[in-house]
Amino acid sequence: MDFTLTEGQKMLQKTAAEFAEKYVEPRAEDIDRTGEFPRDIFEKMCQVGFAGIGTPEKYGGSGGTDIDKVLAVTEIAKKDASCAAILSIHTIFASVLNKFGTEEQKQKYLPETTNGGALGAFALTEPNAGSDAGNAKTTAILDEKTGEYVINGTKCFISGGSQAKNLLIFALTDPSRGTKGLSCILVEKDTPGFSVGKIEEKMGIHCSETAELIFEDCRVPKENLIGKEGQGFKIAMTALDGARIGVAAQALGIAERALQESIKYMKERVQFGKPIAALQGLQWYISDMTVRVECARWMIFRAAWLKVSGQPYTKEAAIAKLNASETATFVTNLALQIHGGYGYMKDYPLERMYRDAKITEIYEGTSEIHKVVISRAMLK
Ligand code: COS
Repeated sequence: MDFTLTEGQKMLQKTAAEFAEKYVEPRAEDIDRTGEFPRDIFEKMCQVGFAGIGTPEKYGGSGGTDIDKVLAVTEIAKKDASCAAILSIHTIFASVLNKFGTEEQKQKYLPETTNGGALGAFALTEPNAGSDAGNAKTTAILDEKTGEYVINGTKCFISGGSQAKNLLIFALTDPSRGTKGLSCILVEKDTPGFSVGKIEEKMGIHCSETAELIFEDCRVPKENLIGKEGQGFKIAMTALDGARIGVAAQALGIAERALQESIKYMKERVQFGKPIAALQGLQWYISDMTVRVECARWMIFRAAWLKVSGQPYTKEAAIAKLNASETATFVTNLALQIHGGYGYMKDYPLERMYRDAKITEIYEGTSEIHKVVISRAMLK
């Protein structure tokens, strides 16, 4: 097995790193403080082609694979995890359309999604359907007379909910069939009957907005059905498998940066007459952090490679996400400890990274859900 990056992948990694340094880092502190959605950065990510990674060029995408997506998301997460989250979550929208959309749907929605600055959202979670995603109660009942789905219900914790132009909604087209009656429907933001409710205040990833979505007799044409009726749960699970690699990449970026910051600080910070890098207790922290980061990196590449090569990867994506997210909290915690009082202050990026890391253990499936997925695969 050879996981050496190709010249093209190295180039993309370098481009993403330069992009993050030029456009993301200077804004990171500010957008964390204000919680403002960084539309300028998102639009630039569309312009340079990051939002189109994984989408064929004929639909306005940049081509490329999930390995490329991992590289871009990781580099951006090094400078700001929220911006990486925005990119990673946005690409789920395109990946669902690429895989399950009709030719007409792809032609209509993919170009604006990949290079036109139209943010996409993925709305699965409901107040009583979080980890138990199959318990969704939002309905989308077909009105045979008008040929429209009438959507009623509430979604919560939806990333980019009020900023998105197009949203993928998971709703019951046949409530009597439970999970097997769940379907995926595309809703455009200006559709009457759709409104945005509460915008959440969060511990971290402040500029990646988290919104409640309300549907009250919201009518969308039946042509907006993605895939088939009743296929929604499988579409959601398939999308989440890919999305989990994206969150893992985000966690890796946070962890790598925290490690780099710690090494730099330990060489500069002098206590007891010498740099604290000379203290063996702290040296061992660096070893522990390095081992975790390297394990996270290779597990992510393995999951992405399996996906790209068309092999099953559900378990490996769960392993990669579980491990990388726990790595991000472990590494940022030690990094903050190494920085001492300075790490706790907002003058350094570590307290933001520490807050941002935690969500990677929660969204796109909690660590506990990944243990369910992994153990089921091992015990079947
Ligand atoms: N890919 C494709 N299909 C899948 C799948 C996957 N990764 N996982 C499950 N399915 C299919 C199953 O094969 C099954 O199909 P059949 O009924 O035809 O056999 C169906 O979906 C139901 O699967 P299962 O019985 O395993 O569903 P559960 O209700 O037990 O849920 C978990 C499984 C817990 C894994 C799922 O609900 C889950 O991932 N929850 C977390 C949700 C989440 O991550 N939310 C984050 C927010 S979304 S942004």
